[in-house]
Parts: sequence; C-alpha cells; structure tokens
Amino acid sequence: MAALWFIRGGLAAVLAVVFCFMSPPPVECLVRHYKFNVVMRKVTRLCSSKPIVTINGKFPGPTIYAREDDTVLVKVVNHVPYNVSIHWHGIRQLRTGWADGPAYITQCPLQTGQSYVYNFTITGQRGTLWWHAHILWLRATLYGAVVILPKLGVPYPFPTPHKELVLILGEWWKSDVEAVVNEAAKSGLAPNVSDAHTINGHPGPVHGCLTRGFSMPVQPGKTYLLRIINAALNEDLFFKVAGHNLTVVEVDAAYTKPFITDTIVIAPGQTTNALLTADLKSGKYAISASPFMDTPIVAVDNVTATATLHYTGTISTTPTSFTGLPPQNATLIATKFTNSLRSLNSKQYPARVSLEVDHSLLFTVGLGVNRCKTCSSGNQLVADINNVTFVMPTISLLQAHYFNIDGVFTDDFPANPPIRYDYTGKQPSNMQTTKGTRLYRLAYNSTVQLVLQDTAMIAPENHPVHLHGFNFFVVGSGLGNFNHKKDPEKFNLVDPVERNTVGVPSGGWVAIRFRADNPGVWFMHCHLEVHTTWGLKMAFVVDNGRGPEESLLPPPSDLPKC
Ligand SMILES: *[C@@H]1O[C@H](CO)[C@@H](O)[C@H](O)[C@H]1NC(C)=O
Ligand SMILES: *[C@@H]1O[C@H](CO)[C@@H](O)[C@H](O)[C@H]1NC(C)=O
Ligand SMILES: *[C@@H]1O[C@H](CO)[C@@H](O)[C@H](O)[C@H]1NC(C)=O
Ligand SMILES: *[C@@H]1O[C@H](CO)[C@@H](O)[C@H](O)[C@H]1NC(C)=O
Ligand SMILES: *[C@@H]1O[C@H](CO)[C@@H](O)[C@H](O)[C@H]1NC(C)=O
Ligand SMILES: *[C@@H]1O[C@H](CO)[C@@H](O)[C@H](O)[C@H]1NC(C)=O
Ligand SMILES: *[C@@H]1O[C@H](CO)[C@@H](O)[C@H](O)[C@H]1NC(C)=O
Ligand SMILES: *[C@@H]1O[C@H](CO)[C@@H](O)[C@H](O)[C@H]1NC(C)=O
Ligand SMILES: [Cu+2]
Repeated sequence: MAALWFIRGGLAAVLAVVFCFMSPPPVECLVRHYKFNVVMRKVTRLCSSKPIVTINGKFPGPTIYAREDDTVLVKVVNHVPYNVSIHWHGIRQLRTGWADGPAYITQCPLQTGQSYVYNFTITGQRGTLWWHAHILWLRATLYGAVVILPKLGVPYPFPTPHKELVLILGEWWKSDVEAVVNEAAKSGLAPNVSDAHTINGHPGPVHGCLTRGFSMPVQPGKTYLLRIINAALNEDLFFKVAGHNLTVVEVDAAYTKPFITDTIVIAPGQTTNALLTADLKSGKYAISASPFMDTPIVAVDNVTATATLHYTGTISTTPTSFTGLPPQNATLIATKFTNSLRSLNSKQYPARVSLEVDHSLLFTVGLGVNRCKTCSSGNQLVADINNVTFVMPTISLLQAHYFNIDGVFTDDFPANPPIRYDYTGKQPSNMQTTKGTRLYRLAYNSTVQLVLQDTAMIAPENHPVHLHGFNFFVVGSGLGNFNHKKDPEKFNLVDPVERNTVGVPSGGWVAIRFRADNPGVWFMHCHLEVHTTWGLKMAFVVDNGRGPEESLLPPPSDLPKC
C-alpha cells in the first residue's frame, strides 16, 4: 500500500514536472519552465515575404503564463546570426537584475549558439505585461505577452470574464528592419516609418493587399477581457472596437478604477486590460489600431490595422461594421483617456505613494543635432535627457557595478538641466548635446520624484518613457514648463495611476514618484525605438541596503560574456 502511494506520489511529481513544460502550464506549477529557441522564419505580410527573427517560429511569439508569486525560468537559445537579449517588460525583477534583459545594461547579449536561463519571480504584480528583444530593432518581430494571473483563489476585482484574449499591436516593415535602421544611421536622418500596423501579427485588409486579419469570435451577452499590448516600435496608438465600449480595469499589471471609454490610447511599452461586453445580437465589428501623433512634422505610418469581432452565428460574408477613427492629431481624446486613469486603491490593493521625497529630479527629454563626419547629411539627429546623449558601454553596466569595474560609467548624471531656459518655448540656437555613460545613484529605499519635461528642440513630441525595475505613480502632468512652486500643489498623492511606462505629453511634463527598493542598475528610456537609438536613455544605479534581503543576488553562472 505504502509502495503504491509512493509510486502514485512519484508519478504525480513526474507528471507535474512534465505538465509544467506545457504551454500554458496547469495552475499547480509554481515554477514555470519555458524554452525559447530564437530562429529565423520566412513570413508573408502585405503580400510580400521576408525572413524574420522569431521565438520557436511563432509570430507574435509565445505567451508566458504565470501566477503572482510564481518563478519563471525561460531558457533562451540563440540560433540566429544576430546578438539577442530578451527583456521581461514591467516585471519588477526584485534583486534579479541579471534577468532584466537590456543588452549592455544588465547583461551581455547571447551570441549565436549561446543560451541563457532567465530566472525571476513575479512579486506583487498581476495583469498583463509582455516580453521583447532588447537589442538592435529586433523587437519589431521578437515579442509576446506575459499573462500574470492573480494568486490561486484570489478573484479579479471586477466581474469574472467569460474568456480572456491577448491583442498585441505592432508595426510591420516590408523591408528588413535592421536595413532600415542602418540606412538611417548612415544618413543621420530619421528611419523609414513602417508599412502597416498589426493586431496579433496581422494588418488585416489594406489598400493593395486584401488579406484577412485576426478574428475574435464572441457569443452574444458574454463579457471578454482584452489584454491589449502596444508592441509597436515608434507609434502611440488609438484602439477602438466598432459599436462597443470598453471598461478599462488594469494598466501595466496594476489594477485601475474601472472606467468606460470608446477609445483606448496606448503608447509603445504600455499594456491595458479592458472588459468588452458583446451586447449586440450578431454581426462583425472592426477592431482597429491607428496612430496617435500630435507633432505635425513627424512622419507616421498611417495604415490602420484591423481585426474583426465576430459574433457566433454571423455568416462570414456579412459586411463588417466600421467606426470613425480619431484623427492622428487628436490630442484631446488622448489626454481625456490618460487623465481618466486612477489606481484602484482598494484595501487589498492600496496605492502606496510616498509622501516624502529624498531626490527631487527634473529631467528634460528631447531631440538635438550633432555634427557627424560619417553621416551623408553631415549631421546626426540625436536625443537626450538633460542634454546627455547616452553612449552604450561595451560590457554591461550591472556587471561593472557588481564587480566594481572602473571606467565603464560615471554616477554623475545631472539632477537638473545644465542650462535653464524656456524648454517648451524659444530654443537655444545651439542644438548640440554632450555624450556620456552617466548614471544617477540612489541609496536603497530612497524616494524619488522625477519630473520629465519635454523640450521643443527641433519639435516638441510625446515621449513614452519606460523605467525598468520599478513601477511608479504618475502624480501630475501638464502643458508647458513645470512650475516647481505651483504644480506640486495639484499633485494626486491619493490614487494616482501606477505604471512602468508614461507618455510625456508633447510640449508638456509629467511627474512620477517611486521608491528605490530594488538594488541594481535600471534602464530608463523612451520607448519609441527611434529615440532610444538616438540616445534618449540613462540608468539609475541603486545600491544594496542592509543584509542579503536588500542586496542584488550574485550573477547566474550562465550569464553571457562579452
Ligand atoms: C533561480 O534563482 C534562484 C535564486 O533566486 C535560485 O535559487 C535557483 O536555483 C535558480 N534556478 C535556476 C534553474 O537557475
Ligand atoms: C526607405 O524609404 C525610401 C523611400 O521610400 C526607399 O527608397 C528606401 O529603399 C527605404 N529603405 C529601406 C531600407 O527600405
Ligand atoms: C458608450 O458609453 C457612452 C458613455 O457611457 C454612451 O454614451 C454610449 O452610448 C456608449 N456606446 C455604446 C456603443 O455602448
Ligand atoms: C498616408 O500617408 C501617405 C504618405 O504620406 C499619404 O500619401 C496618404 O494620403 C495618407 N493617407 C491617409 C489616409 O491619411
Ligand atoms: C489636425 O490635423 C488636421 C489636418 O492636418 C488639421 O486640419 C487640424 O487643424 C489639426 N487639429 C489640431 C487640433 O491640431
Ligand atoms: C548641451 O551641451 C552642449 C555641449 O556641451 C552645449 O554646447 C549646449 O549648450 C548644451 N545645451 C543645453 C540646452 O544644455
Ligand atoms: C523604507 O522606508 C520606509 C519609509 O521610510 C520604511 O517604512 C520602510 O520600513 C523602509 N523599508 C526598508 C526595507 O528599509
Ligand atoms: C555580439 O556581441 C559581442 C559581445 O558584446 C560583440 O563582441 C560582437 O561584436 C557582437 N556582434 C555583433 C554582430 O554586433
Ligand atoms: Cu521619445
């Protein structure tokens, strides 16, 4: 009998291990194993084919499923002729900076033939996040969703949906994306915009190529949870479903106060969970993703991606109902949406905004122009934070920090703009920036208030700024220049939205607060890939606190070397 129990127990353990490799694995797995083979695959979109970098041949890539408190182990093996690294966007990575992923910030990239196990535990987060390549522009095709379910037995703070669905928005270039970037680097000018937007990898029918887009079947009367992700490289997007409203319940894996809207605005890097009730009887309704860009001189891809909401029983020849799309410069619609976001701030999910501030920082974000001998135009468009155009190191900053390697970075990043001027008004005639690998140092558990101030150098523009390693609270925003006397009086310190990526409004500012409770080196950058490439990036170095629980773990033995 005992032997039988032992065998049964043993069998259960074996099965559990086997099933934990399934995708998605059953709920009993506290450690989720995934295998990511980075491989090339030929794909046809917009009636034209090209080889792309994928995970396991899938585009978009596989969804990672986990529960809050689970440990996730992803073994990545690089079989492509590019250096690769993967970032788990929005995962806090408490003490596990080695698994964050940005190349040359927290790790050296995986070279062809190399492998690395990303090992992290999901703490205090539930909702939708995503993963993407964090080197070159490979994230154009190397991305997928991360679905974090609440702990077992803990319900959502909203009615349980009938079904859940990931809708991941992207951009598609007919050309090889690395060729697009290299061409721009040679000229010093802006890279070509994409040829179409995508929803779950498909543009849907567009002028000149009438292929079918993604289709989402729904049953009348049922409610669905849409996990919407903006994986586009360079464009903020409007998201709409014809004939239906959406109830926003979560952004960036933090619950919000529910609110109803017919249009969602989502910047690259951001995620939004929204409930959709299929409250019509039948029919087909367009789901659309179209660009939001309120700087007239910046070119965007204006090809809308469409998918279809398809009521069961509706015959496929039924014409699709469309909805009016906001014009690309619809700032008011975008602002109304972002101003409606609030933390849920319930007893179970309180908004822990820190009321005291140890570091009060003002960072300008914007563009500039430097002379460039190798560029065919003689100049190079650049971007900067506080006039510093970030220079990437050749070994990772986290290694340099952990092993005290000198000469890789300095920790003198300016807390304020080096020259005070009317940031959103008349610009200095000198549009040059300085170059440097400069970090800002924070003591463990210190509190930061950071005002991100757009500049009008070349042109004011909306910059979705992403901070690795932390969530922050968006305590205020406004147009024009931040006024450090008047504006803080209007800050929301009660229920500000909590997120990891925030749009700095074009010609305006946004104020965020966070607590430096995660030791390591944490990248902060514009999530418009073109601006990151131009240098709109920096990093915070957060020192260890007292004892092992407040210290960065040692690097894993398989950490790739440079
Ligand atoms: C993952 O990291 C934890 C420490 O956080 C360590 O105990 C564990 O052995 C690691 N697992 C693997 C497979 O490397
Ligand atoms: C960029 O666009 C220009 C103009 O349409 C085109 O001539 C060029 O080939 C494009 N570059 C790439 C790399 O696709
Ligand atoms: C969406 O909500 C608004 C405001 O609550 C309402 O006026 C509108 O009729 C709703 N639209 C649909 C399609 O339900
Ligand atoms: C989209 O942009 C192209 C190129 O700039 C332009 O020719 C076209 O008219 C635009 N289409 C729409 C619908 O705005
Ligand atoms: C948006 O763009 C259109 C067309 O270029 C222009 O007519 C309109 O004035 C712009 N609206 C705003 C609010 O800038
Ligand atoms: C930025 O730095 C460059 C190079 O030192 C300098 O010439 C320029 O005046 C600075 N601009 C601003 C706005 O700080
Ligand atoms: C961090 O600081 C807060 C506020 O001063 C304090 O309540 C908390 O205990 C500190 N946490 C740690 C881990 O030191
Ligand atoms: C790949 O990464 C290694 C290590 O950083 C570097 O030496 C090499 O030049 C990179 N290869 C390419 C093609 O960029
Ligand atoms: Cu930007």
